[in-house]
Parts: sequence; C-alpha cells; structure tokens
Amino acid sequence: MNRIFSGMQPTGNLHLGNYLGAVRNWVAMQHDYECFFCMVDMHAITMPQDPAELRRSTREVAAAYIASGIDPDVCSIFHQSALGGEHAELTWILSSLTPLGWLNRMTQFKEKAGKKRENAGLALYSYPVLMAADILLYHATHVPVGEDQKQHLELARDIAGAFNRHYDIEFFPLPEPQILGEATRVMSLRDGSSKMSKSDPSDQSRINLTDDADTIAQKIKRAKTDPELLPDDPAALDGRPEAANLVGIYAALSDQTAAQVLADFAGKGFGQFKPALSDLAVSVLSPISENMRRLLNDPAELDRIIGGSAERARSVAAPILHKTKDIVGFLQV
Ligand code: AQP
Repeated sequence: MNRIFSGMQPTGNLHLGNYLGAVRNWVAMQHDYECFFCMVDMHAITMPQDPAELRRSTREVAAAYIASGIDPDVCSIFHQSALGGEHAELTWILSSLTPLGWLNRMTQFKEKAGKKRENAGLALYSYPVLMAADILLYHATHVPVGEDQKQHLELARDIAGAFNRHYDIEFFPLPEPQILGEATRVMSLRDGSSKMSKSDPSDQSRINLTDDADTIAQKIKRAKTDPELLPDDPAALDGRPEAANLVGIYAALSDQTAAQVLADFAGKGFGQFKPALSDLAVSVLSPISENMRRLLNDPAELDRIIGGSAERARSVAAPILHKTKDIVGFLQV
C-alpha cells in the first residue's frame, strides 16, 4: 500500500486554509493509503514558541485532525518530537548531501527570516531538510499539502535523489506532492495577495477552525472585496484576487468548481454572495469546532491516541533509519 506522510505545525490558530489545503484532502485519502499525520512540533520551534502554548496547540492540532474526520484507528496521529531522535538523526544524514545553494532558494525562509536574516536561527534555515527527513523516514510515497509547500516538497525529492545517487541504491522513494482541490492556496480575507496564515497578526485575516458562527459571519462580512458584480466565467476573476479567493473558498466548501459556483451567482454582488458563503462556511465548520471542543475536554484520551500512534510510527521508522545508517556506513554494533 502506498504511504502518506503529512503534517501541520502546532503554532495556534488553525484556519480554513489548513483545512481546505490539507486536512480535508487527508480525510478523503485515508482509506487508500497507509497514513501518518504528524503534529510537527520540531518545525514549530524554528520560530519562538511559548512552551505551555506549544503543548496546548499540539493537542489542539490532533483534535482538529480527528474532528475533521481522520480516523485514529486507521491513521497514525502523533507528535514529531515523540520520534525526535529518529527525525533529527535522518536530518543530519540528509544535511550532509544538501548543498547550501538548494536551501538558499527556499522562499519560506526568506519570508520568515525577513529583513533580520542574520539573526534567523539555523533551524529555520534547515527547516526543509527536517521536512525531507519527516517524509523519507517513513518511505512515504505521497505527500498531500497546500500549494505553499510545493517548493519544499520538490527539495525533498531532490534530496532523496541525491542520497540514492550518492550511495548508488534505490532506497528512498521520490515522494509525490498531492496538491488537490479548488482551494490549494486560500488567501487572507484582508489582502488577496497574501496567503491565509496562522501567524498573520490580524485575526480578521483568517477563519479559525475554532471560530463560532457569529465570528465567521462577521469576518466574511468584513472581508475585502471589490465593487464589481460576479462574472459568469472564472477567467474574468483574473486581476480580482479577493473575489477569486471568496469564490474559490465557496467552491471548495461546496465541492464544486469555480465555474459551477459562478453559474449560480453571476450578475450578483457581494451583498448576496457573502451571506451565502457565511451560511456554507458555518455549516461545514461548526460540526468540526464542536467536535474539537469535545475532544479537548478529554486530554487523557487524546494523549492515549497520540501515544499509541507514536508507537506505530516508530515500528515503521526505526527499521528505515537502521537501514539508512547501514547504507551510510555507520558501524551498528
Ligand atoms: N493559506 C493556505 N491555503 C492552503 N493551504 C494552506 N496550508 C497552510 N496555509 C494554507 C497548508 O496547511 C498545511 C500545514 O501548514 P503548516 O501549519 O505546517 O504551516 P504553514 O504552511 O506555514 O501554515 P501557516 O498557516 O502559514 O502557518 P505559519 O503562519 O505558522 O507559518 C500545509 O500542508 C500547508 O500547505
């Protein structure tokens, strides 16, 4: 059976982009692949985190996975640091084959380091090598992610290829990115040119999975738009990023294409479109946030699920790491 590895940083404020770009696709794929869904807390600390908040967010992400429909009896749902040694060890081995030039091209580092590049941490810079190790440690063949992670996945493929070539062995499968659905890049509600993000200082920029119905409705009502009516052809949304974003969100939430959505709303303004979008978003997200609340009320049960999954993950990762070390030439006595 082909294998999936994917993850999410427990950095708070899980949002509609995380859901539509990633988790929802995982739910659809979970019975066709052997799945490992991780809370990547080692990635989270590449930016400063409050320890108590990191622990809280790690459980919250696990709750979001399960509340969205991931079945913990079928998939492994665990935190990366539970196998921290294995992930870190493979990262080191892969680092030895990763040219700096490859890392220098990564746009996420440039965005997150910003103007204070000299002060950015080494882990933020080598983040994509840890991500490659996450995937390769499980011999994952498919990695469902949002569009923003495409560059990191291409790097993971390059690193896998470099290892196989260097040691002249077909050992690591080259993982296939799975960028699926009508909303692979959900944009901010306040600015159609930047992606919806957990770390955006404006809470109005995103719909959080924990927002209640009134908050969702109010955020959509205030979302930036333009004065034009909706067209009947998606191509006519070019140059209208905010309108295209809201239509894309509607399409993804209703399992339609943008063209099907526009067939219903062509000639209508946002005064009519936004309330319909609010109702739709509330109907999809309310059951998820209710389920999340219920799961978070029983942290012991969540910890039981996470701990059991980590054991399952270890049974897959340990032999792959052992074999990797053998290939590299480490004495294993
Ligand atoms: N706006 C988005 N649209 C579609 N997919 C998205 N993803 C994130 N934002 C969008 C997808 O969600 C998964 C988990 O992402 P992550 O938590 O590991 O980190 P990220 O991509 O850096 O997400 P954020 O929200 O932007 O977090 P911060 O602000 O902390 O950096 C990935 O599959 C990602 O593609």
